[in-house]
Amino acid sequence: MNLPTLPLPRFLRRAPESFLNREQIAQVHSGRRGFLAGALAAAAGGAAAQAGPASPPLPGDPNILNLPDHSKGLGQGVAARPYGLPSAWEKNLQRRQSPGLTRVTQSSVSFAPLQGLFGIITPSGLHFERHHQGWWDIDPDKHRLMINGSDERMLKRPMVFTMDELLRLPPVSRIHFIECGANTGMEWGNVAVPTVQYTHGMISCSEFTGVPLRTLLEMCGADLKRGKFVLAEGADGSSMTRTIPMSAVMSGEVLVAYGQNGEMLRPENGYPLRLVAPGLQGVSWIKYLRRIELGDMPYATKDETIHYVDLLPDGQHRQYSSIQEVKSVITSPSGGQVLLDKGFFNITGLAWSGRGKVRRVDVSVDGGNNWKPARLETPVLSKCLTRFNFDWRWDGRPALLMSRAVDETGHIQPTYAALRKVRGARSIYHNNAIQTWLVEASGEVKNVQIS
Ligand SMILES: Nc1nc2c(c(=O)[nH]1)N[C@H]1C(S)=C(S)[C@@H](COP(=O)(O)O)O[C@H]1N2
Ligand SMILES: [Mo]
Repeated sequence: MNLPTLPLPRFLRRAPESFLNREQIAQVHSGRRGFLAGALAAAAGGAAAQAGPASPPLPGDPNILNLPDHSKGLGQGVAARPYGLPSAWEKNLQRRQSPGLTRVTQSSVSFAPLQGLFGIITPSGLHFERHHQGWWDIDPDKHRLMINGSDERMLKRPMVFTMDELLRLPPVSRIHFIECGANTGMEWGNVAVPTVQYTHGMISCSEFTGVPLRTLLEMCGADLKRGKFVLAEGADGSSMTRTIPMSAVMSGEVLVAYGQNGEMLRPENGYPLRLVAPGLQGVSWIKYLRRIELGDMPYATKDETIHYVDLLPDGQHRQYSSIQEVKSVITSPSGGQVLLDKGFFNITGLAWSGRGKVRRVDVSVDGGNNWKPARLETPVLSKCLTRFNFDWRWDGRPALLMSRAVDETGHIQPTYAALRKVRGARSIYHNNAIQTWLVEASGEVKNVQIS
């Protein structure tokens, strides 16, 4: 490993809500003190800066060491906040919506702030949101899950489960990513948005806890040979319904889940019950799950004929392309961040594949002419985010940063040119192309497409 020589270069890591303007960048570079402090204080919601003593302290004065208040007084007591919250200094780290993307917030999306996250787990409060008809906080005592078959031979004993009944069954917990099929969708034609939060923020990763759907089907006397597909249906106003192939269910991976990162699901993510369908696009992960039906053919519901179909160059739509293919992105440095000095930087990012484990991630700092393998952080799990790191010494000249993932099945993340050759440029969904960030000589990082 290529260890940095201290001191480390300055780096404006906190990607602002929108781009810094030219004047702000100039201020950063002229090293005008106070800009960073000002920016950080603003990010912390204007938390007051600590003021030093007005006149120099005299010997014997208890203020001689100029200790901050937190080193002299009593802090706050336990359980001042029965449910903990992030530091007030971290207020800039938020999920954000893209203004103007949708007409109403109930049928919209908020993006996870990937530029500010570490490791692979998305804190539940920052998990991206995608609702078709708004979110609800449903009373778990009233919620029910019905399991039935398309006919009696398909499933002998249709059952209705309460939450208590589901919680009595032996659970499994597994860490998986969920990515909306529309993630990076705005980038098909051209560069559309400034930061990684908006290009790739419709992905999150959690430990989910629940009961394998296969177990529940077996309890109901399902014919697991004749059953080829299940229909999963949500209890919100959109009655979101999606067809899931039984091959995914039979592997035991598909869960009827109530837990997320050690506690019950958050309402925005489907409380009290959601389907967890590892590797499949987000829309298959039905929230507020109220019904599962076992059948022998795809259901072709409104949600799978209009949405999440891929418009191909010849004008036809491809349906049921639900596996999230191998993909990666550098999350830092990324669009909207500013490198304030030359020197060592840790390039870091996330890689994932809906087909299994990530085998390798290569990084290029020269627009794809040369590639070197990144270090994968453990754990590397199947259908889960994998964190990668890469040592880089910035020489102050413009650079083009890219990452390219390969999964255990040998699938390689394509360039935009390769992807568009097959898929055209008018699609919305399933864009897994290689992302490029341009580092300008000024240190500003921008979203670009070079191929
Ligand atoms: N019932 C219901 N389930 C749903 C949706 C919805 O609107 N209603 N949205 C789907 C879509 S398109 C996605 S990408 C994921 C988003 O899950 P999240 O909001 O927990 O991130 O939920 C899916 N499940
Ligand atoms: Mo989605």
